[in-house]
Amino acid sequence: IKHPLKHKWALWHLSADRNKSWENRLNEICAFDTVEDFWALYNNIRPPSALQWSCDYNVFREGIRPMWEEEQNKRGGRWLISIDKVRHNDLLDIFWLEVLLAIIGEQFGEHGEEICGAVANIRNKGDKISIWTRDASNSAANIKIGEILKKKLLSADLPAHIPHPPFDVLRYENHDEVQNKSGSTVKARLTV
Ligand code: M7G
Repeated sequence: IKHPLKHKWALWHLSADRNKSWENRLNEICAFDTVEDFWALYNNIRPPSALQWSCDYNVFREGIRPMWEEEQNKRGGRWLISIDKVRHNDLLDIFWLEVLLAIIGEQFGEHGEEICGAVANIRNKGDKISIWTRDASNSAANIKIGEILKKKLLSADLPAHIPHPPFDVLRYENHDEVQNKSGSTVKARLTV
């Protein structure tokens, strides 16, 4: 028998297709709700570092589409891990797997219920990994999630040449502010 996950999750891919709207670039690949099915999927797809620039991977709870407009995301925000441009080959895949295992493995305890999913943005200007939570105003839960996330990332097994710590701070941003950003920076609502 397979080992069940607490929730069912779906993997989505955002293609790099310039001729399509953002929504049409987004496709659900497949869903999984056991440990074995997760690894079968993970081992059969390219790691994020092997995707084209401007693609995304999203792993979201089944039933929640990985977009701001979704009911469960509308009032939410994200914990953002900004990966330095020069660390594309060193950190992106390691951190992505770390984040996936943490969310599907329910490493956030009771606060896990606040988590909608995780996103990897593969970007030439610097990759981003984020955990999306459903209520940006629930600072108590969000700060706990951020602290656990940071601890996980800092304890990940990294190549010896990576300086420590491997990132600056983690920032929590509100989706509505990311969506309506005028400049290039969005105010951090929380930091860890
Ligand atoms: P991004 O991919 O989150 O970051 O957003 P990037 O600037 O590093 O590439 C890029 C653009 O994709 C946004 O300005 C939107 O046009 C579109 N986009 C991204 N997201 C997450 C959404 C979304 O949830 N809904 C819609 N409608 N567009 C989005």
